Amino acid sequence: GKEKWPRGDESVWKEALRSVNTDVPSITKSIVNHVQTSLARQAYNLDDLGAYQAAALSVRDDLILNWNDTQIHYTQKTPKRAYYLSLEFLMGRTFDNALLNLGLKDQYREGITKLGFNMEDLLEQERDAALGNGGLGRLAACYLDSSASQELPVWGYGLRYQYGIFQQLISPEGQQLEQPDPWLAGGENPWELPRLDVTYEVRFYGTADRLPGGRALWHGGQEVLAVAYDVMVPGCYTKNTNNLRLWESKPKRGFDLNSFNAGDYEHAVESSNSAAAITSVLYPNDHTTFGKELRLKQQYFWTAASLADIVRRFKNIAKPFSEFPDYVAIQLNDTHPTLAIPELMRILVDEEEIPWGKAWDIVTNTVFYTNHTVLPEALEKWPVPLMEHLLPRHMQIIYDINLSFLQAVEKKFPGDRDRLARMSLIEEGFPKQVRMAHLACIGSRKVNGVAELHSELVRTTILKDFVEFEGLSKFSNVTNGITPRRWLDQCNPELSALITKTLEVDKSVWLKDLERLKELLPYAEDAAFRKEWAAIKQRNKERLAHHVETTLGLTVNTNAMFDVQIKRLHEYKRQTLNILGVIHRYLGLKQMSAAERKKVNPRVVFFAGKAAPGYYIAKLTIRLIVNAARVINADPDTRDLLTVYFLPDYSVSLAEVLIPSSDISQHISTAGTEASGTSNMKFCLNGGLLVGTVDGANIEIAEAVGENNVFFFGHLTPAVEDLRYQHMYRPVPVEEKCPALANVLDKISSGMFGDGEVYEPLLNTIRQGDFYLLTDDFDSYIGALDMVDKAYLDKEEWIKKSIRTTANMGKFSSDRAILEYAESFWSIEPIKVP
Ligand code: 4GP
Repeated sequence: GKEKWPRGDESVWKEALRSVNTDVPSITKSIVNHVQTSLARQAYNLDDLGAYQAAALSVRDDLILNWNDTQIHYTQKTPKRAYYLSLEFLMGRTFDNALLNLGLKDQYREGITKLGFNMEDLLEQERDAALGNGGLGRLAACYLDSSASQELPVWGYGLRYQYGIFQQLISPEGQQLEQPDPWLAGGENPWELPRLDVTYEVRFYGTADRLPGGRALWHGGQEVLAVAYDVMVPGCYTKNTNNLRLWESKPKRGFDLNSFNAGDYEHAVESSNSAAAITSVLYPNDHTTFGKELRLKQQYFWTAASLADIVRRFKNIAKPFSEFPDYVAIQLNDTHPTLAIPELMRILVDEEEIPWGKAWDIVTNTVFYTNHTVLPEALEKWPVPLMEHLLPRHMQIIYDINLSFLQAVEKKFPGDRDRLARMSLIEEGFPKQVRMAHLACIGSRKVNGVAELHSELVRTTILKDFVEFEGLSKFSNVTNGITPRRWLDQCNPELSALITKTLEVDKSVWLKDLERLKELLPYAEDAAFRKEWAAIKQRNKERLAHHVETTLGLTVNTNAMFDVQIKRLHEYKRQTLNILGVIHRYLGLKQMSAAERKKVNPRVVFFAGKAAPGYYIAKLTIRLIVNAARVINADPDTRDLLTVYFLPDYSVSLAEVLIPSSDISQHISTAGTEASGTSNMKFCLNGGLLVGTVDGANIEIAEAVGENNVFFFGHLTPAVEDLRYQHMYRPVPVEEKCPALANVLDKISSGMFGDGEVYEPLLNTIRQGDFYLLTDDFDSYIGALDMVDKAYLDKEEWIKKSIRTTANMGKFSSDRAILEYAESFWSIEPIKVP
């Protein structure tokens, strides 16, 4: 007979069920309970860390309730789901974000205050989850927030690295030093649920024997276990709480007992060591590929576990595999998860015994690929011998895909051998290499870039041949976005409150429909509103100054204009141009009379960002910034007018303090190199004005906020190739081409900022070749900064620009972006959890 459900006395169950705590007494009770039980601490003897942990566990309980209801609801309704595969999720802190999205921050603040603690101090106790390098990883985090907030059935899949991006220290000489980031070392991470019951076996190496009918048997080699950890992703003012599933590698068997008994301890733990190593550390490079076996292992381990999980979930709904694309969309965040394509083929053909052609149809209707950079050094390629060794079956599949693909190309373009060579999945050479972008492209339903210009460059450069072969409609654009929850409501609470008050709607309304910011436009003409607006900016500057004071012991002039450039250190992003411009400004100030100086508006320039540990030139740029700052900040002639800070160990949390404080921010990549940029959006959303090149999303920001509200400079993308050609074949010495810049370079060489020799390799990149066109753009860059100075003189007009900028940033919400993916790519729909 049917079991009665619930068991026992239903009224006892109902009485005992817990729901989300929303009143202050329940919240304090829950916090104190966690102190006594989960933390096993004495209730009256608690420090900030303990109080944070207890409060976090209390919020975690609420998240679990919502998360559970969400997963049950999705399972019952069986909607089509999308899966976002990303090797990086740069989540930052969770506590504040969770409180705001749950709408419980005020209640928690009150409870925490009543218990004798300070909310801001507790927030500072949390370590950032820094499982990413930069833009690509932070975008993934914004998309998770938007998916949950827009009630879309989207899961993330990634790796649970033991060590995230390294911590950056700066030596007294100005050298970047890297230290490991053991972010989990503080004990339990309250924001994840270990799912020791959700595990898969993943095979490496071994042999692949072809069987009749196109199938193969892959056997032998090494097997490791993938264990799931689920990170709860709350939506904004909704019960929907999505899942980010991160895999950890474990040895399949603890260790080899035979070797252990025979006294061979080294051998006994060998397999356990190598299995655990797979998810031990995030590779700290962006925009470069390394060709390291461990990296390829990470990629396969993660895609294999994720696909096994996705296929198992699909099988639970008992539909034929031909309907797989009606229930599943898989988004590849760059080419890192491209192995999902041959892996899904392997599952369908070898395990599910689906004919090759049908399997390929399923794959190419399920998978979508986003490209994040056209820099050639970032295009992933893997040596064929390594692939054959590590993934013999996948290499066979790739060859088979390539064969039928090239046959089709030959049919469309008969006799065009160059084209076949260009398009092949395999690049000839020693060794041969697999071109992952080509595989991702032909295995996907849609391919997109991340801003209009970048998508156009994808179509006309790296994937031109594929557009000619497959037609334009497969190649589109989704301009990036940022979550206004973290990047306005959380990081700039006063501005958020002013907007809510002014728009006269509930905060969640405009936060989830950011175009509503347009309603602020008329207030640019309202003097009282402008005053409030400016006062908030000023307090944000003071908050940053306080942060710099307490962390670095330095005093910041909060009456100055705040000028910020924060992002990964890279030659194409041209932090070097910025610091050379700063030095130029310094030299100019030195030449001025005291009377002239009086007219100058003071400026504080902030830099922050990490360089890849092996990126010598980028590290030299840091060194130059640090040493120039030391000299400039110490000069009594100028220090009231110009100071420079390099803030070490850039992170999501540091960005949250810097971004709301900026008057201007710099996004000054060589035209055509920055795919989109996303911090540009964050600054503008917070009313900072943009100084930038005509590149990436800067272009669309200018379209949205009006060109008169941004400061553009520099050559345009179509000119770049010609200029580079001239540098190569008709070089003009810097002294001739750009005397102002030559003067700056000479000062550096002659030792103004310490031993000039040290900087020669960096300066030579400009003097010889100048691939990133600093000599071409320097004068117009300085011109743009002069325009900034002029514009800043008219304070009221400046504030109007600031208001208009924020008001016109609605397009750049990641809600808009994720809804574009949902509608035009994935065909998924919102599904509200009741
Ligand atoms: C970055 C791009 O450089 C940046 O322009 C873009 O905004 C971001 O992706 C998100 O789309 N690319 C990477 C990378 O971080 O490693 O390729």
